[in-house]
Amino acid sequence: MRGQPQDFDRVLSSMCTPPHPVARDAAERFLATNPGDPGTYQTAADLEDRAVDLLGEVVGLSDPTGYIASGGTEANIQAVRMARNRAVSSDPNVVVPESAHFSFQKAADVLALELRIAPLTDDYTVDLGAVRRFCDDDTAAVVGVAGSTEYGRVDPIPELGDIADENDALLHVDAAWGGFVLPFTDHEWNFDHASVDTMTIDPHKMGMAAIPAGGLLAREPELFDALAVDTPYLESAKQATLTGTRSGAGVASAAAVMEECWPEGYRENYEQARDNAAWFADALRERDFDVVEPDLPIVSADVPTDLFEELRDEGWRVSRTADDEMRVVMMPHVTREVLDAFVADLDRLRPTANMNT
Ligand code: 0PR
Repeated sequence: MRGQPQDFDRVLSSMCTPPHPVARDAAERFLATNPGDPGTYQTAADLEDRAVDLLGEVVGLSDPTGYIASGGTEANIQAVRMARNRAVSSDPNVVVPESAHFSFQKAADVLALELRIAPLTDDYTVDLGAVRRFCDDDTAAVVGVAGSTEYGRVDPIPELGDIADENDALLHVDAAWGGFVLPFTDHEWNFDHASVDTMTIDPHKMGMAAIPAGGLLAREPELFDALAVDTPYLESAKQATLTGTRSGAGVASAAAVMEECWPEGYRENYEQARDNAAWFADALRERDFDVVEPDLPIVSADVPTDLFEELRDEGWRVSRTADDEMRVVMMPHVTREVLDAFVADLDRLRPTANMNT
């Protein structure tokens, strides 16, 4: 086979990062295992229990129920499916913020649900008044994002929980990316802070596990019962996951890296990312770009299209928001050295007329 994976030294837009060494090692050892068949692959299934327990610690949920999914998309689809299966309405809807990841559109499509998209306020979090107006007797779930894909913002989760409760709907929190940084902030986002029913939190993003390792957790095991189908020819009688055969590599790597890094390793990652986000936002501001003030460590700024394209031509993997800003995600591999090199290229490429530093 020819072909090498890309290096990470110019990857600024991804929510993935090189797996931690213990995650890589565990993934290799468990490549040929399938936690979807716990009767045969008992150790992989035990590691999944361990991973779910550790995820519970991260999100303030003692005695968690959940599993390691293929990613945030599957976890979000499954959470919406739980809500639909428990809804009494024949025409259920789900209320999501405009900042919700596009996986919710897939969920609505697959599950034939109406998606009601609530606008954001000026600080890029969901407008609670709109959520309240959009909810009705047919609302099966309210979704809050804790660490939005474009701006790293955190919706007011406790208030969304109250609205969901008032409407007898579930509250699902999408912390796919934010889940491994939020424990080190003052945000109220987890099962302990609010009446959260289900949560997506992905070890293969900030958790430094190998892909595929998404996470879905529920406060009540009954929510998973609503997904379970009979599996007559397997040793286990029921299966609540969306996929059948699953990656033992993802599961083992998630368990291994969380054992190694929770909480101190993740705290160090967060602190590096926070400091780098602040430094990078300042560097861009000094060069007269409009910067969206970072909350969680994602920096977006209005870098003109031609300059953006030139940076991409230099090999920088940067991406754009829906509003056309350039977006940089401060993953663990995005070190100060990487950002220094990026800013040096930015200075070399940007029109001299703009220079004021
Ligand atoms: N929820 C949130 C808040 C997300 O940001 C994402 C992915 C998902 C759910 C879906 O997760 P999976 O992709 O694991 O199914 N957000 C990134 C995005 O769409 C995904 C990504 C990751 C994109 C790495 C590029 C990349 O290199 O931007």
